[in-house]
Amino acid sequence: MEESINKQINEEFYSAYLYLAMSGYFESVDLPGFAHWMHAQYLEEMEHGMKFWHHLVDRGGTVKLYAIQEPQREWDSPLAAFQAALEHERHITGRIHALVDLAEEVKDRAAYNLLQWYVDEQVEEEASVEAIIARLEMVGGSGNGMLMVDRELGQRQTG
Ligand code: OFO
Repeated sequence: MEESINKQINEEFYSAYLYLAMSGYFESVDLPGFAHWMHAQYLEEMEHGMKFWHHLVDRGGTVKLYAIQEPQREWDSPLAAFQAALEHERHITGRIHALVDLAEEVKDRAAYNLLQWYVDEQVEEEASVEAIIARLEMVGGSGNGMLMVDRELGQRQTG
């Protein structure tokens, strides 16, 4: 269980890296609202990683911080970036579910309880990215539509 959580810490920090890369990409194409949204997402992923980190530390486990993979830097369009984010979140959901199965198998109730938070969080994460993809498909890249979505995403609260 400890080793699998260590691997998940790495997955969460990679998620943070990926969204920070997407935030930089959105800055480079002059979409500050999209960049702000992705920066907020980056901060959330850091929290996801730290929640597992605290869990291991609190239980006297050994934290292993593996090297974080370099994320992609550019995407073909804002829609392509969000589609990549959705694909990534689905991958993370799969990892979390596998951790739940493992916690059940080894009867690690503390890990099982902690993981329930992540199960719910993944439902939210996928839903919010799917909603943005739907909106982007609706506006179809039109200038006015993109400005509207950018304004909306810029209003995301952080913390
Ligand atoms: Fe995006 O939920 Fe963590 O990785």
